[in-house]
Amino acid sequence: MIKGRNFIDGQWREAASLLPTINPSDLDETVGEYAVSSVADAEEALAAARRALPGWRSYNTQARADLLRKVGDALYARAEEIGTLLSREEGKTLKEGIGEATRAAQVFHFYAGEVVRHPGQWYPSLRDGHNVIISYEPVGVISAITPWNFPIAIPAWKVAAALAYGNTVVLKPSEFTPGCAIILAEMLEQAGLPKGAFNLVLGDGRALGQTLIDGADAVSFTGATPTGRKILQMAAPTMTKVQLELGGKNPFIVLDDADLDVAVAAAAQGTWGQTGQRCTGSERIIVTKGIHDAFVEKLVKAVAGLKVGHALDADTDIGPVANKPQFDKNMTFIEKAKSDGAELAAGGVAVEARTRGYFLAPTLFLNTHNEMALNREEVFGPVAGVIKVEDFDEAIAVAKDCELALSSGIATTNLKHAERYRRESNAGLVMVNTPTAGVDYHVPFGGRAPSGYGGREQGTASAEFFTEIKTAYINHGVL
Ligand code: TXE
Repeated sequence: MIKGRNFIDGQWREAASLLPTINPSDLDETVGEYAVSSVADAEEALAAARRALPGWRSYNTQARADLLRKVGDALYARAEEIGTLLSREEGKTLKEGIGEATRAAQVFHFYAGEVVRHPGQWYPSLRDGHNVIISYEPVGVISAITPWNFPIAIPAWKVAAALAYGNTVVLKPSEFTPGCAIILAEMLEQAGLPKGAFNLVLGDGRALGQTLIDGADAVSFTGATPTGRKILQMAAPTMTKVQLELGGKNPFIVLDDADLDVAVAAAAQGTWGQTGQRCTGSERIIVTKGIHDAFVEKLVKAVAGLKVGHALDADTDIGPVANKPQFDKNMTFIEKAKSDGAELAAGGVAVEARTRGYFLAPTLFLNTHNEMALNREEVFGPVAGVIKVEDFDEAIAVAKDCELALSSGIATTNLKHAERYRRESNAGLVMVNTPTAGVDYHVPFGGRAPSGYGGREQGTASAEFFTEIKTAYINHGVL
């Protein structure tokens, strides 16, 4: 069992109390016991990050790149171990867990390169004898607050980017899945990061939120949309810079001219992959009437073939729901959809497995419409509704009739339709003939408000949030 301590100012520290995590595939197994941090712990971590800032921002560039690369190497080397821990603590399948750990390794390698690749700019000035130099400086101390659904990838893409651009960090991972963050802290320590440049505080964000905002220069948060709104409000008095990656209610459109197999595979992966617990997962499947019946018949067959079970079993396609609050939330949406008149075509019930866990059959509703709660609020589970529409115009209108705008997808073989959708979609991500979830590490990731706020993550786009621009004039005419 993991004993989770805080990592503050280069030291592992006990906290006054501990909180256990339970394996969602096996409720009889405690995975770890983790520090519940106090406000004083968070303040110490922020103070350590502040002290470490001058040293880290002027740290030798090659040494900083080497350090991040070493962490990436360690993540690759331990991907199976981390993937297994992920499966035990979060409930994703072992394949998904190893995939996520590998992604974290790739992210560190990318940002190792970014340390030396990130450019500034030079402009000729309109003033004789002057140059203008634009440089991108670290913002300062970053609080990174992360959710339970990607316990290693999301901390990796916030921490690696923050450190690469010369910031110091306090990471507060989800209280449901902190195990991987501890491994990440160990790796940063072993790679030789100067003390205080990275700090880990565990526990419930509700108790630490205001401290983590007030004591930092910037807060990068991924989680629920209402929490994001709260953080934005809490940051207003200090004007702490805020980046929010929030929920999605992502539409996947299937047009009459779609390749049926491609459409079904993309819809199934986007909807039920990783137990539907991806902010980019498909939750509304919008299908034009000509292909509707054939598509639905195939999709129902596809979902029937998915095996729900213990995350570590080799034949499991879909692991359990990650925790009890999320399981209960899914069931509430299912009951509401039924009472709203949606037709249950698959799932909708808890599933028995060889162990006691939060197993939910992948669920599909038919004959839904966009006004139902099922189609308006983020479920964040293996649950989706099909909405039948007349034509492409109506499909676009329905897709956009939603407050959230993170990802969106379309299945079509018509280039004109694909291009029109790419242009007209209001989402931050548009996926054509491929699932709504799943973006490479080197390209911008995120949505428009209220799905996202304050600059994109990943790739070179993350520099927008993790750096501050300085415009400098140099009068060399005096020389
Ligand atoms: O999120 P929270 P939860 C959505 C999804 C899910 C719901 C709840 O719909 O059902 O959120 O999940 C910390 N100040 N997503 O409860 O509460 C908290 O400790 C500062 C979407 O996990 O937002 C954790 O570290 N921090 C999503 C983190 O915020 C606070 C991913 C996320 O917790 C805080 C996960 C506060 N006041 C869930 N309150 C996505 N967009 O990918 C909580 N936290």
